[in-house]
Amino acid sequence: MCRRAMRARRDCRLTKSFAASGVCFSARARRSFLSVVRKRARQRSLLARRRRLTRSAFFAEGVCGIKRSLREIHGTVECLHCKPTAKGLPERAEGFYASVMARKKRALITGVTGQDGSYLVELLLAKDYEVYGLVRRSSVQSFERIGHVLARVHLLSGDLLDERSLVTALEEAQPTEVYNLAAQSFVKASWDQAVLTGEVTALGVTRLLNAIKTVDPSIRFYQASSSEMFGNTPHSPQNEDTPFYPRSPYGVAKVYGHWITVNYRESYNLFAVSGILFNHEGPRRGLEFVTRKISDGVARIKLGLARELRLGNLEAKRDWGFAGDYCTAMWLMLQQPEPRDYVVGTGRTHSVREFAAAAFREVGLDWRKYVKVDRSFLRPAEVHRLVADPRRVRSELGWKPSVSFRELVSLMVRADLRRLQPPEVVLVGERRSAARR
Ligand code: NDP
Ligand code: GDR
Repeated sequence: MCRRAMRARRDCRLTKSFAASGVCFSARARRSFLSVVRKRARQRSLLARRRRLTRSAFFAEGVCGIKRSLREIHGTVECLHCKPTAKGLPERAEGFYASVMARKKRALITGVTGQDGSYLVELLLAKDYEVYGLVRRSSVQSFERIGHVLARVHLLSGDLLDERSLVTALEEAQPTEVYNLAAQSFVKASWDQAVLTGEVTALGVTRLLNAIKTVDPSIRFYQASSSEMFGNTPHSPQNEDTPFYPRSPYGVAKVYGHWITVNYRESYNLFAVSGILFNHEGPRRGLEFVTRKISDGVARIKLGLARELRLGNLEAKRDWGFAGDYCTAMWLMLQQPEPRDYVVGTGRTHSVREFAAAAFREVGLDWRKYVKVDRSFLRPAEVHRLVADPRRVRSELGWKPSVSFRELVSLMVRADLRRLQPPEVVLVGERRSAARR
């Protein structure tokens, strides 16, 4: 379709929505309405482009746009307003720069030191966000996962257990978007620390929503909900309408977090969404989760640092994807015109046994020789099989995973091998593939 036809179609759509609002609609009103809409769209795209510029590139462009018009009219490239003087840039140019940058998107991430927090920081920085991260006090601060981007993130002290600290963090960051990734997120630990899990993973969401309501109700809010909420549901695959049947204190807490998000959206008209994400993994996954435990164990065995790998239930099945992809889905949810909840997963499920077999295969070993079942890793109540029905997120947000199950296993095993092997050791397989490259 040519550009003119596309514009005519867009105008027609806009006109219809304008007419549907019941306002008297003469031809003149329509023309002026369309000209305003087009002007705003032009301004928005100019603003978005300018926000991506560095300060020097911004000024080199000519801040007020006069540079371009002068060039067109008089063939000169000088801009009267932005031309630096002996005293520096004119006040007006500085003011304009400050006002454009003040409208830069700002995000606050709770749980920024976690697996997802680290991938989300990278994503938002790449999209030119001003990123703030909430960090709870600890005697030893570990920024292992975000060390490489630490200089570009503003860290604020706060805790989901303390509402006042959340209010202060919001006042400081003045975010346009808040991603609530903080949680006691290890399912097995939730039986040992059921009350703490409820305090952080469930009530922490209410505290954060209350803080948003107090500081700025226009903030867009993302809640990290979980496929663990489906637990023992007899329905498969699971989608946005599948009833919840949580099987752990963690799952129960996440169900609370989900419903309080929905409730605040409906009660206070907040832009609050809940992303029901299935298991997502990667080299930055915590070592206690089964995929990382396996990739780390396989690398240790391959390098002669361990002899066996002790696991719990090998028959449990999960829908595993790559964490980086899932952070894109979180961001997409907050860019929609209306708040809506989404299930995010690959739509394929594999057992722990299959994951282990694939991981050992990656380094040329047979898993049966090394994996031992250890009853101490079994859970009081197990979630046997989860698999997502991701049709809504695919059709409405255009999201799909970019890393397959095999690629994920390979990615994780190779990352652990690199991390653990002494610099002088080079694996035979790696040398061969390097030679091929
Ligand atoms: P991690 O366990 O890696 O990270 C959890 C984060 O929460 C850490 O940064 C931790 O900080 C922080 N945190 C814990 N307690 C508090 C508290 N009281 N106040 C402030 N921060 C706190 O989790 P993931 O990155 O894997 O997951 C992110 C979120 O997504 C979690 O809510 C999780 O439940 C949910 N989820 C995860 C899925 C997955 O497969 N990864 C799937 C579905 C949902 P610290 O570093 O100080 O411990
Ligand atoms: P999960 O992930 O409970 O799904 O929660 P985890 O990797 O801990 O367990 C997955 C399955 O593997 C079985 N399993 C083992 N698990 C662990 N941790 N260690 C073992 O040795 C072991 N052996 C077998 C488990 O029984 C289970 O069935 C993760 C977390 O990230 C949550 O925060 C998130 O909400 C859900 O994924 C979706």
